[in-house]
Amino acid sequence: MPGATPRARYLMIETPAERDAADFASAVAVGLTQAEKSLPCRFLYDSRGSRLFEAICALPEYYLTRAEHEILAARAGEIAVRFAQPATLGELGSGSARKTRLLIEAFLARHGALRYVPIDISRSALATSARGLLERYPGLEVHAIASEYQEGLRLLKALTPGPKLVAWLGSNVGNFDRREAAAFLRRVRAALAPADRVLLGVDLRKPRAILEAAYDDAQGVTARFTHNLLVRIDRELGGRFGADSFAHRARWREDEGRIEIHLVSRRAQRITIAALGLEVDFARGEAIHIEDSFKYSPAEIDELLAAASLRGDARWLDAQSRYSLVLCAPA
Ligand code: AVI
Repeated sequence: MPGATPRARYLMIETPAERDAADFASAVAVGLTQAEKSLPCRFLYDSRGSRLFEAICALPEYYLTRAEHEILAARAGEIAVRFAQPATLGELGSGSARKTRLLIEAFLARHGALRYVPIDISRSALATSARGLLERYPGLEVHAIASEYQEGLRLLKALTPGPKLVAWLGSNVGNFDRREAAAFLRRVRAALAPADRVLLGVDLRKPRAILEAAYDDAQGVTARFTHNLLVRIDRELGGRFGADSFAHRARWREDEGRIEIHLVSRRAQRITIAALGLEVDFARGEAIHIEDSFKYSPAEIDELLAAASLRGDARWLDAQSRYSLVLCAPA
């Protein structure tokens, strides 16, 4: 963290970089040698990937961020008022924390002080957002955790003696399949005391054209974001994917209620990855699965909460009913 940041108010807890590098190498080796090739979407977020994701959030087609912002702008005060004493605000997958400012301001207005514990896989996003927040809000303390969710949740519980709100925004829940989402929320639930709450942002099912445009925008930013995974393999593992060997594809699967994102081989080709001693053959049209983004109906949100032993205390929608924010309590 650069020196300008007041140290006493800032703490960064990191998982070792070596472990991250080894995780990436073994995930690529496993993912590209199985019958149906895939790469885990968590590796999309290196510093370039995080910047591209920020750009996605500002795209005209990617309505999710604006819809959530609209709801938070209307409800943050109402949420903070539910906490009688100073609380900790934890956030899973915080990214740039831009929307979270609305919550931070509401908690600061209510109690004058706040500890914010953002948890994100991207150290660079955490460091940049912490610096901005600390400069802007004198009453704020930031204990950032650079890790995957599981480990972050364990640390959040250990670091937080008092009441807390755990925010899981941006429809990040959608990047888990429905069973994993329920299992993960059960683990969040296990980290809660009775007075704690979870704030969950969930994207709703909607017509194909809107969804497919949101994940395959006219400017090609989402395509660059997905392709960045191959750029990363080339740079970090001596891969030879190059610039345009694969095409981005985003399809809405109504039956499954999810957007599926693949990179599709433009031709028959053999790609070497030097650091792994690997040569991978691709047929023309063969796809690497990169990411799913599940969408929920209101009934599916109910099922998700019930499966995680949570109850919805309050539910809000944006004006166009595209997106839902749910404040949950332990059931
Ligand atoms: C982070 N996550 C919720 C995004 C989504 O909408 O599923 C990731 C994303 N992938 C492509 N565009 C956005």
